[in-house]
Amino acid sequence: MAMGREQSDRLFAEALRHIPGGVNSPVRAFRGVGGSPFFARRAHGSRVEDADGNEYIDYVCSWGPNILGHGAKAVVDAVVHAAANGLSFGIPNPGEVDLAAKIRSWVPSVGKVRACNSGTEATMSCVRLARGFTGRDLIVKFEGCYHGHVDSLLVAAGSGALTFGRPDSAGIPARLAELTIVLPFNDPDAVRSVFRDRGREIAAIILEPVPANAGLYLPEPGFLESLREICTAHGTLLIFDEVMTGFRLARGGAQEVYGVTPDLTAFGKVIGGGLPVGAFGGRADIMDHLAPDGPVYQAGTLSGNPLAMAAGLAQMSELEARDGFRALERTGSTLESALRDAARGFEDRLCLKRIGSMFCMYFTGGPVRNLAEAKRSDTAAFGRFFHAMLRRGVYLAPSQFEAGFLSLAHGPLEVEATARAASASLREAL
Ligand code: HOZ
Repeated sequence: MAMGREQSDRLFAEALRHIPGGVNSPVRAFRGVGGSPFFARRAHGSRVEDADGNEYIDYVCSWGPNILGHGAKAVVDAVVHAAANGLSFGIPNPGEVDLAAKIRSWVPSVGKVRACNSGTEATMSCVRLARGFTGRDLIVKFEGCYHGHVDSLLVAAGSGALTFGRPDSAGIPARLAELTIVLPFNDPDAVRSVFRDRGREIAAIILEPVPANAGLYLPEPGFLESLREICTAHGTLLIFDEVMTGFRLARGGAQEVYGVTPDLTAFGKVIGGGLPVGAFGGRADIMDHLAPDGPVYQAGTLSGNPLAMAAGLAQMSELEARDGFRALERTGSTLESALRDAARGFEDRLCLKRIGSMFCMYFTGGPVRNLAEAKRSDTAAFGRFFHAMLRRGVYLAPSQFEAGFLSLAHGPLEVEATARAASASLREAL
């Protein structure tokens, strides 16, 4: 890369004076890979350009939302059109109805759905609703699953919490954390055993059906089905956090791919087309426990914001019109083969995982089926690889414990350039 980093470095030095850690979300700070972050000044399609004019093929895609690529015309046009009519009303608007109807038509488990402003709000609301509906306090979550920075769920969490080695955040009362039971992913016996003792006290099991905040690993055959069975047998709600997988793996998300129906689902990212949005939905009899119909309170000044609704609707319609999920699977599978070729000779030190348009290259020989196995990764080698890729114009998530994302703007050109960069970077890193 010809150009320097002066502007980004200057901005970061300035940011450090005003913003904790210089960033508004910890994992952006590059602490998982060393060095300091670049600042983005614009992005288009598969590329992001930094403040110094360097361009990168972007596999972060705003951590998932930009599934059409950056600045997709349909989304930008929809936002501009909506903005011309007003930025926020705090009054019901037609876009809310359209987006809710669209979500229901894509995800059969959703009888009713409510919009909020982030994935964190969505999972937090699911947990409160599950507790209010069942009248129980305990929650089961899985090691390495990250559900945003919700107090009850920031226990043994993934993403930045894992990257920085603090999976249990300070500031969460021990008495609250005690209400969260943490179990290893892909271990149905551990779940059965807990339910044998305390099943009647457990309001919900919450999980990312495809955990993508400790890198990326997949549910073993039968695991999700066993959770469904256990929940049904004990009157416990099954909550899928599909903030990452929703509207990315398939129209109906991971629940469609794996054929397992949750009671509640949390959404975010893709649903907002790049604007701050979340949503949660599920069985109508449960959702009707929300205020104003029911006793569980949940609200938001900007919830259902007309710009966000317009962006989400435009993105979902465009995905459908372009047969997006099939196209993403094609690109994902090409990228996977190209990366496997690039990694030839290092198979015993790498474990590549992919599903649809999400992927992760672990720096461990594998297998990786849970957090303990993900943590065997050589994070120092990943850091070297990350920087070697960045120098070659490819931007991966700045942590071993995050997933990569493809968009419809990524094609053969990007795949080829990425594989070339990976081949050289692996030789430098390992
Ligand atoms: N939810 C993202 C990680 N999986 C983090 C987003 C951010 O830090 O910007």
